[in-house]
Amino acid sequence: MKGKAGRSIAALCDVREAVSRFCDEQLSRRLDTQPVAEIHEKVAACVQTVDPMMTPYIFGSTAVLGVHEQGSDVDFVCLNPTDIKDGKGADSVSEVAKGLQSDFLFRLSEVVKREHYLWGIELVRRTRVPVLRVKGGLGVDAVNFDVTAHRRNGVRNSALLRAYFTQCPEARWLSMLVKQWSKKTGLNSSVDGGCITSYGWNIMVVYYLLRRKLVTLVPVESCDVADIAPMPPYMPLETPQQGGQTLADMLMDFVRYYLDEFAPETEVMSLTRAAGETTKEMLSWTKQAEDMARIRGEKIHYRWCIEDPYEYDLNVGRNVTPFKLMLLRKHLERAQETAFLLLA
Ligand code: UPU
Ligand code: MG
Repeated sequence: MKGKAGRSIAALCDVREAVSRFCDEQLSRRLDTQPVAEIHEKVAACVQTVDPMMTPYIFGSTAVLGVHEQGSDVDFVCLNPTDIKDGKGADSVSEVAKGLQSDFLFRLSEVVKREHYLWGIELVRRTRVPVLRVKGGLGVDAVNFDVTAHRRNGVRNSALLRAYFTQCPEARWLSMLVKQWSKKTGLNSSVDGGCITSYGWNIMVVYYLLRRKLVTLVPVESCDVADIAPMPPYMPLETPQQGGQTLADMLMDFVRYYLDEFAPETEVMSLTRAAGETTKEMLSWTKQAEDMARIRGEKIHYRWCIEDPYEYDLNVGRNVTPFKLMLLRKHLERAQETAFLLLA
């Protein structure tokens, strides 16, 4: 089959079979959040020693998907009652705020070292968000996790994505398929030379679902940390409907949308306003801004624009250079032939 630009497109029945194999394989694995609950308890005990007022919240993929994929890392943020009560408050980006976050994480690292001397720890202060990276345990049972402090945005953006993914039964599967593909192609930031984080890919998935009216807009202000549980409830995955046909169609339509319909020159993937309404011009994400803007010395690109729903003026796609954009397009074209490498 040939697509709009004469590209070969994988036969849909093959895609359905491949998609359903992917889902079966996932479903045969352990996906419950018990291992996360166990690590949460250990982290909570250390946090308690440092500051009894602080509570560790889990966010990131466990919260977004409601499942824990073995080997995937866990994200914690420690919040105090003031942070929680002001659960819709903006996170401060000042150096003073970052200093306070780093101080807490340093004290936590000392306790973790004492209590779990086999765990590997690294305190990363110089990033946009200070983070304590922990390799908890040894061998196959090791769980890697990141701890941050006093920042609500991760909890809020995870709850926002979760609120979208629970609106449509295929959404979580689509997110998992896209994530796996982005890692295999090297487009995911977790891979050397990658350019879009899993968080960014998830926003792209949701933006696509909104554009297709498969989900309805969730107001960003509706996510309030005060209403969110520190440990997100497990949401078992279900076998996709119609033997995976709907999901297979959606997967191929996702590629089509980003190759042929999304307008990267003018449009911004945004969850802040109705889908399709946000332009680069509105955000002043222009060529001129691109020439000026830097974050800690690194150039910001406005070639592939994904507006962070809670950070002010932050393009989640800022690492997509003109060259990376070309690679992204090439991989999307390849994905049409290989159904996200499921048929490769
Ligand atoms: O909010 C963001 N913005 C980003 O640019 C990247 C990540 N995130 C949140 O962290 C989002 O909720 C995502 O689901 C979650 C997990 O991302 P991950 O596994 O890359 O771990 C992050 C770690 C290393 O970048 O630092 C987070 O634990 C933490 N981090 C934040 O909490 C990083 C950036 C940030 N917030 O804005
Ligand atoms: Mg993480």
